[in-house]
Amino acid sequence: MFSRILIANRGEIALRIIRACHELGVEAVVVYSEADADAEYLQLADDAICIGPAKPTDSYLSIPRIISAAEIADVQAVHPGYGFLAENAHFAEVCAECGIAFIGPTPESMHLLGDKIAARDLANRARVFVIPGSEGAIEDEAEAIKIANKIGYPVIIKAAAGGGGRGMRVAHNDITLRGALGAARAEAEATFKNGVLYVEKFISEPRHVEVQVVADRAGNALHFYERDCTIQRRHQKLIEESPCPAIDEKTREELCKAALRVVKEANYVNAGTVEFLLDKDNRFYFMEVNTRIQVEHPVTEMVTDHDLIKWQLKIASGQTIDLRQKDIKHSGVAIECRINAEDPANNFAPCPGTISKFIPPGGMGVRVDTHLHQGCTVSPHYDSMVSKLIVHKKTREEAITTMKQALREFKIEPIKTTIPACLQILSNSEYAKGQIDTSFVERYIG
Ligand code: MV4
Repeated sequence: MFSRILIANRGEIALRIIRACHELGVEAVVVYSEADADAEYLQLADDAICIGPAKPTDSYLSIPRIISAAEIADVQAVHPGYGFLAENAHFAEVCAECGIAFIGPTPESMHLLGDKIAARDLANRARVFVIPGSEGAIEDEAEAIKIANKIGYPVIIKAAAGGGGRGMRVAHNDITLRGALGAARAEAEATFKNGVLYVEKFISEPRHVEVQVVADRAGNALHFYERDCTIQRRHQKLIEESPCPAIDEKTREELCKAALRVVKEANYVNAGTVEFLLDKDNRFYFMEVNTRIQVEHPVTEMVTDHDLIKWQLKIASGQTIDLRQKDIKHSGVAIECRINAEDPANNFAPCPGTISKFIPPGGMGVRVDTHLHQGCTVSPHYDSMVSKLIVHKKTREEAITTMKQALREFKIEPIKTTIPACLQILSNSEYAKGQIDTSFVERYIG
């Protein structure tokens, strides 16, 4: 195991990684920007290094500054967390060149899976259902129209460098397809500096289901079951749960096995997530692979009783996974609510500010992952997620009841948060029945 690592991230995930390190006897050095200089979690780290001003490009996104911090701190490895540099293959490459282990997959898999067309192709080779669509990139309008008429409208145009919903457009006929192509191309160019596009059949009212996987360098690949992340708003997840309430045991097994075939085909190492769309007939289709630990990993930790960050550290340090698939069990139901400093009554506008009152909830099966405390300041420079509230209970009904109680107990004042929005969703009868799709939040909350 490493003796000392650098955490190239901030907020709750930096704290989450510090905790995992200390449980493994690993020293954790954390970087911070001037905006985070007063953050209390810095005190829990074995060292903290200021890497620049608030602006992410000059601090948390600056490869030279992070590498310099790693050299000064004399660490053996870097954990990127999520966001920032977590899926930057170039950063992983620079780490390797500097003799620093990247706690994540190889630059090659990050590069391969970052290309959504290459990932589709890989899933195909792994005999996993992919959504019918173009073989590869679409060259021009004529080709797009030909494919759209072959697979049938509606179709969705996606960016090869995309993910997370940017550069996507839906088209219902040849005429709207022309406009959608131009708009998607421009957005993809602007966002990813890569205008390569592909086309898929549009799946209406799907659920988003993803499988947590962990693989080591010896070729062992294990899954930790699925998460349902259907409750999203404008491609931002609000509530996640495990297991997915919509699928039976047989579908679950097929889904998880499909995810493992993808992972093995990619020679993937470390923790990752294979994303699927579930259609109304409960058929699942491969979408993409996320090559990082995700925000919602705690729901998987609660139902499987495995610490995924510890697995990441063990695997990156060269250990093999001393577990068999049949020894990974899931029990009960876990739900996570993302608490963002946003005003649900004002179109979810960010609400930074200083916290005068902070009272986290508690009780059996309640977990709070946060870096917040009374007197701290939520900066306008970063993502608005300030806390994750996770409950784990025997049944989904109990989990919903406990989550509602915990949300009511949670006091974060005076800033506005997504707590009321989460309560509203959890009180909805369709949600209680598990009868939801990706348009749920827009329909019920706005
Ligand atoms: C789709 C789709 C319907 N059909 N692909 C959105 C994020 C990106 N990862 C893929 N997304 C979608 N791809 C086909 N062929 C619908 C979405 C989608 C969506 C997916 C998951 C969760 C929420 C969503 C909200 C809108 C659209």
